[in-house]
Amino acid sequence: MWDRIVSILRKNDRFLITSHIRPDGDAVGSCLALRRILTEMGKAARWVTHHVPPQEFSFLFQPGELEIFDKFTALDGIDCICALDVSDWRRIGDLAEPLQALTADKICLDHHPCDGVLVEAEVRDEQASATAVLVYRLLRHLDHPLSLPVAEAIYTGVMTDTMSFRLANTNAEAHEVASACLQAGVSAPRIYEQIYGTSSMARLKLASQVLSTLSLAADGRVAYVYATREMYDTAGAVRGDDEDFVEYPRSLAGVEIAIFLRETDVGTVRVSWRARNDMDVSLSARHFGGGGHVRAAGAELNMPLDAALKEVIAEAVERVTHADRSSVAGSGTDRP
Ligand SMILES: [Mn+2]
Repeated sequence: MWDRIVSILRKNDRFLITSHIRPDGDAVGSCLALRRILTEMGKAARWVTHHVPPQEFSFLFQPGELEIFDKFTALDGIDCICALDVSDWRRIGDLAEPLQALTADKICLDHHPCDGVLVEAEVRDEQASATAVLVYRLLRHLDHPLSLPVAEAIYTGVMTDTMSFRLANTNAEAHEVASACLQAGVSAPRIYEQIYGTSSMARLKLASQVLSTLSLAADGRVAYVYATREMYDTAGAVRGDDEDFVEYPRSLAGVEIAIFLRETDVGTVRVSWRARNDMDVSLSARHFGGGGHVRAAGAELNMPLDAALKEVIAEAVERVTHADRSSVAGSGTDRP
């Protein structure tokens, strides 16, 4: 498959690179890295997304490197579409439909579980810590040198998807790729400081309110926190200020499923799940119409916050309780 992807990249000249809605560090890092690689190869490459990336990633790129999709975005003349870090066309947002309609080559690099295939030429590897790792593999297959601007983007993707090399998806390859990036000149403390080392007052004020909602279920095996619209308003916080708040309940000893629910709008709730031990929260997320990884997943629910709390917690309690029964039956492997 790599040979096929390499030949598609070599033969085409005008690329459009995109990723999932609400781009995270891996979406930003892998798209930016691929855009820079293709540009270095003398190709015309555009990086187009549905949403503006969170502020903490803006140090990574020049404004001209990114286009935010709207009805004026011209998509003619594109001969290859690269979808990165997405397992489902719907996750691309408003861009999905016009892109699917284009007669262009389509490639995909991703590390999420997916039913079937997104496009014909795709590398989907759930063992990869980040899509940025797959972009690094692609660079090797292209026999292209690793420049500092590409390395900074790749390092950001790997660092954020492993939460600074501490989540269960951190493997030897993640460190190898990081090592190659450092050899290319990346400053690990600088990237860390830009992304994690700076908290706004609004974020900390929001955190103090969200932490006061910390609750347990299923004898402490499920822990959750939530944020109401009012909390954001009181704290002066915006979307993105709540990044990784799910780590608060997850850090509690004995917790197997941690959940963070936030009211993004009246009647809309975004849910993040994190899992420990043999829990698979991608199943929970899919149950509610979302998706993700075994240990980290998300979904958006169209219902009031109190109803979402009830349903999501009930599902989690059922899941940890059900796992009890299956471990008695002898299963219970710790999936990477
Ligand atoms: Mn990712």
